[in-house]
Amino acid sequence: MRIDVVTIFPDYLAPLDLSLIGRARREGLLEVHVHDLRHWTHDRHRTVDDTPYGGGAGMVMRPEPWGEALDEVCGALPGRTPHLVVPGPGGDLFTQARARQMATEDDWLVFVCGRYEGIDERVHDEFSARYPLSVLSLGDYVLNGGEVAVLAMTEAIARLVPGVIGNVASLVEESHEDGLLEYPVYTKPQQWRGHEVPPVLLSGHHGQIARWRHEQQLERTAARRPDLLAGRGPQGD
Ligand code: 6GU
Repeated sequence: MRIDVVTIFPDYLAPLDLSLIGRARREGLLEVHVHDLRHWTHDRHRTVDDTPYGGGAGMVMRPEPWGEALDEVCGALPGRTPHLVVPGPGGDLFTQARARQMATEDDWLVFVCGRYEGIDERVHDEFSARYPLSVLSLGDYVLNGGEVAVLAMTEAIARLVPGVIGNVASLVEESHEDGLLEYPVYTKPQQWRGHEVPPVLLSGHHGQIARWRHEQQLERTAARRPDLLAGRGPQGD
């Protein structure tokens, strides 16, 4: 998978060199290119923003640098079509299902990181007419720009790309993969500061252990995220 990120803060994306994503890049499973939007400005101050038409607080990102940047970045691989992703609090919710869909169906993502009050709407109009384009939100809170969201989305998507995670089984039992939160996990020692490991986990009864874990998943989900259980039967299935 190829990922391009256009931003005015390329340094914000430095963590993509680390850990699992960094290794996937070194192994050639993932190709990441981070671009500075100011590269496509032409004035001495490398201006990317201006005041909003109609008035109001804050600044809006000007369309011209974005137009030139996306022409060049999206045209870099003739014969291939990128999926443009604009992170923003006004987008569709980015979910595990969405991450899996993108990891499976997309082989090229171009992230468009807005700052300030947002990007001139005509940039969306222009590029959504030329490419598949999604506006995606991490949740109901406001970040200063798309960069942190790109880190989160890239990690969620890339770890689902075949080969990026060694232990495929660990992917199946995670929170959200079956619509439930994860069961609690324990390791040695068997007693710690007076806290015990639940005895069923020491019993060796795989059936009982599986049942207990499923019950824990249902209890946790009911307590923390009842919204996830809506539409399920009384047994949570
Ligand atoms: Cl994707 N971007 C910004 N700027 N704020 C957000 C967000 C994204 N998701 C939640 N808040």
